[in-house]
Amino acid sequence: MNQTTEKIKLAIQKSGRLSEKSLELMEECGIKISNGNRKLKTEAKNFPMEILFLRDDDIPQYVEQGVADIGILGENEVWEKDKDVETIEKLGFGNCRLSLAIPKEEEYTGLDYFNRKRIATSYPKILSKFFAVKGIDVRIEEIGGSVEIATGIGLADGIFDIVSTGSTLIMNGLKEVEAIIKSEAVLISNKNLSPAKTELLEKLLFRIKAYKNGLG
Ligand code: PRT
Ligand code: ZN
Repeated sequence: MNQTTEKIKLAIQKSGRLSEKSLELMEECGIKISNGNRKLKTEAKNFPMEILFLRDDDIPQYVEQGVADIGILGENEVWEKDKDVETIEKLGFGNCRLSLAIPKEEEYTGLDYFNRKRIATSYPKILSKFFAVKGIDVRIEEIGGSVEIATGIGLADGIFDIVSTGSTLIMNGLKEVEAIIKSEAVLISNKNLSPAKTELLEKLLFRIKAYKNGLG
């Protein structure tokens, strides 16, 4: 394909915590995107870029397959989906941590506390890897959402979930006992971009870095 007409396809979250910040970042990079009528796909006005609006869960797979060339999403989703994509740059927003929490009245005795316990989470891969390395035997209950209520309804003894302020845990009678990893929004890329798309990614990355330095 002719280098001057090739566009880089960027996947961002359709509607969620990272949507607005992802669009803002593009704007700060001088890329004008209008998504007035909430289409699934749109084009930037002044940069050879197509934007796909997707669920964050689907972005790693689409980037691996080349349906999208690059994507913006939480690093936690990149780790959990474990697809063959490259993490290019941390973006400095969407900061959170993945933590273990238990009912507040329980006495916490260290990681061994979780031995043979049931832990509810939407991040089973990250969690099972963590406990495998520690040599602790846990039962992981995978659930799609509302993880915080899992102990209250008797589904689990503890939870592993995203925490930012910690107020959701408190509201659900839980206490954070271990912060396992920190996460933030990242830019990921397909591993086999064409030379023209690689050049576009480098241009974008240059602008992202310039913006981040300006902030710093
Ligand atoms: O629909 P789609 O699948 O695209 O969205 P989603 O519902 O899966 O994700 P969304 O929009 O909730 O979050 C997108 C990304 O934002 C996550 O993958 C994280 O990388 C990042 N992020 C940052 C957070 C939070 N902070 C956060 N606080 N994601 C979720 N939360 C939730 C958390 O699950 C818990 O329910 O907020 C609650 C805790 O917040 P605090 O402040 O009470 O501790
Ligand atoms: Zn999601």
